[in-house]
Amino acid sequence: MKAPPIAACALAAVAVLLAAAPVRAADAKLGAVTVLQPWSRPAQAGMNGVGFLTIANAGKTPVTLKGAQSPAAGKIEIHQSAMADGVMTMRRQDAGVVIPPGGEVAFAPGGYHFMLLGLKRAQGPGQKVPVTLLFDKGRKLQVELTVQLAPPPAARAMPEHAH
Ligand SMILES: [Cu+2]
Repeated sequence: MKAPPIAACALAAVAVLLAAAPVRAADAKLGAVTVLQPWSRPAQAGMNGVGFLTIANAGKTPVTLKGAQSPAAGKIEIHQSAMADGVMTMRRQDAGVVIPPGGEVAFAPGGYHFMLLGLKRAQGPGQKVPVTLLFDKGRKLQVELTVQLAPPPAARAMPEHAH
């Protein structure tokens, strides 16, 4: 069963501002899973915010991200943006997102993202938004989204493997 497209919160995430040099966000680790460069955009209280990050799985089995929660928002949904007939739409990913063994999944503008529904307070550049990622087998990982205007430089899961 397909979730209906969600158009309302799409436009806020599309604007790309290149004003500030991005700050390297803190990475977080849970076993074989590494979360890189969690970040968010400025937003007003009561509005919906977005969250982006990259999840890498260095293990031998798939890992499923089931959802997320935060004291900063009423609710968090996992969405995927996609073009349909020339219109950008978003769909809820209620089944979660699978990170394949040895692979990584990027949550980034235009693709997967976290929708922070009903922000409890305004979030400005430099602030941190605590988010708990909920993985399969009841595993949880706390990350902090750094609020910034522009995306961070492309996340690299394993820079030590660069040649
Ligand atoms: Cu969305």
